[in-house]
Amino acid sequence: MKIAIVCYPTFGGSGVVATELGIALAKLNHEVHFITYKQPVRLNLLSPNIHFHEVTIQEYPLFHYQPYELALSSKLLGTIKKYNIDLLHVHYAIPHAYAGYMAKKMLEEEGIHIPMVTTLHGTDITLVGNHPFYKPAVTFSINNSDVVTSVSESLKEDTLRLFDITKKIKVVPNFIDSTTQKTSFTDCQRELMATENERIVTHISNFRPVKRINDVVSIFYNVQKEMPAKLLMVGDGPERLGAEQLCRKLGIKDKVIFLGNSDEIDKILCFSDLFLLPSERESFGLAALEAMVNKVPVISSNTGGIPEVNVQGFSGYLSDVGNVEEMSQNAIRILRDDVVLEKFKENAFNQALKFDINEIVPVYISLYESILEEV
Ligand code: GMT
Repeated sequence: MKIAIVCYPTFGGSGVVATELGIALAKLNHEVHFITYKQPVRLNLLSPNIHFHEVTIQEYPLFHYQPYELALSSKLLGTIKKYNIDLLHVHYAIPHAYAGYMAKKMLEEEGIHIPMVTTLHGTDITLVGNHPFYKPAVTFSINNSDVVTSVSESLKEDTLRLFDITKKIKVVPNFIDSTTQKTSFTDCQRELMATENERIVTHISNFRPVKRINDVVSIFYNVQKEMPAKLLMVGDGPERLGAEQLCRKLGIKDKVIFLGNSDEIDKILCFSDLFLLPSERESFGLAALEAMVNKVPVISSNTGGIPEVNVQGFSGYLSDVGNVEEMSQNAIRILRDDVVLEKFKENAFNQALKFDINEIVPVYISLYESILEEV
């Protein structure tokens, strides 16, 4: 098949999933065309089956907002025609499903039918898409997709509750490549970050308010009172500065390392002992899954789709949003004892295997095949 993928090319989980899906499809000899404004961070172009088409926008002073959707739908039109693309898969509804619909309509004028799959990822529904400014257009573009998927049962329920959806939504969970995910790093350089007797606690996100970064710092503050420990903060975003200030205020500045954005998260997770994800909302929690496949147990909130990924008392623990006290106690419970920690690490890995790429990518492929059969 020839598949066009539209996604955000930055560090967000939706872009990561879209990129990994495209790479997996290319390995299975499908021709994959990524169409986005920048090369996706995890995209290695070294494959004859992977193509990248950059959407560029001309700055024009008349425009207060540059019309990205127009540029994207024009680029889709051109690329789909030029490469005889069979199917379009857009990740994150805003504005990708809208631009995809426009491209579909323009192509129809030329007698070309291109089916569109829209994958809903989370904030496109719960945080941004639900806003009255966007809601009618988001509802329209979801209802006019040929197939709609969501990354968790929880997100499906949210979508049906928040929008007037006439389309069936199929849940296809996010996935992880457990063979290439570097659980067996031989060059795992733990000594770079901590001494032998210190536990390493890690958080990775885009540091937005929804991630409750101060809870991460507060949980770690309680942990380090009980045992020698370091906190690795990976990523960047608006809450970072406040978190740095909180670390200074709590007197733990020397125990917290802010690493900024990284595309080598497996190298960080390979020496991590515990992952913290106390988010306000999370449709899936890909970051938790990435931790688990690297044998890192997870302390998380029990919101959204996280309970579909992290299993209470097995791969980690879940608490109500904001219950820093309970999250701290559970973190200490896992970290305090070598034998307990080892058990949780094994369990986390085994739980992650349920989301292995080899289980999930075939689901997308059969979805694609069934749409194309209908054409
Ligand atoms: O977490 C974000 O703000 C980024 C967003 C994205 O675009 O990647 O994440 C959402 O999609 C991920 C991939 O499906 C999910 O793992 C995240 O849980 C989801 N984030 C939220 O629902 C807050």
